[in-house]
Amino acid sequence: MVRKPLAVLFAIMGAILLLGIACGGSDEADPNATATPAPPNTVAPEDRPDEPTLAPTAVPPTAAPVEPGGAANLVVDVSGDALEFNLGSMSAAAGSDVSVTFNNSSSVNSHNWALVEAGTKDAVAADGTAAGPGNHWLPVDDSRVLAFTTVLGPGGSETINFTAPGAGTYQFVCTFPGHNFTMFGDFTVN
Ligand SMILES: [Cu+2]
Repeated sequence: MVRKPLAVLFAIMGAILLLGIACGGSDEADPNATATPAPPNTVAPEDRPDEPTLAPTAVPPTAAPVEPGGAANLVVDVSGDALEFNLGSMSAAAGSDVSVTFNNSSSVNSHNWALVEAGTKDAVAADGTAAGPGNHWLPVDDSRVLAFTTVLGPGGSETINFTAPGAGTYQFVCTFPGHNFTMFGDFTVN
């Protein structure tokens, strides 16, 4: 009686073989085993380059608008009753028609405004003191002085006009005795 055990053995082997084929097939057919391709052209937000967060800022107008080859209308005042101009620098284009309006808003002090060659403000003021109040505290017919207002009492105002000199840095100063040490600034000609 040998056939029956063999038949059983074959049956078992066949079952194992079928099971193996079935398992192998199931691996290939499993939909969960297939990787889902990423949608094309999709970039995660964190991978995007930083976008500019600052809005374009408007360029503030300069305190002293200069029209190239044209005219510059400049206004300068004092800082209250302090011995200071309210501007530390002024500018104009070379050869342009410059208008300077000096408003002396001080309630107690008299001042003038003079445009002088670079580095000469103190020497010009010293000579101006010698020239006296009748000459607006300025030396007369002095080549270092390029333009000037008269001495203005408190609340006074004066507008002067002149042609801007050649490009370079000049000084503006009040030559009232003693004021030149704190009342001055750079006048730049472009
Ligand atoms: Cu002054």
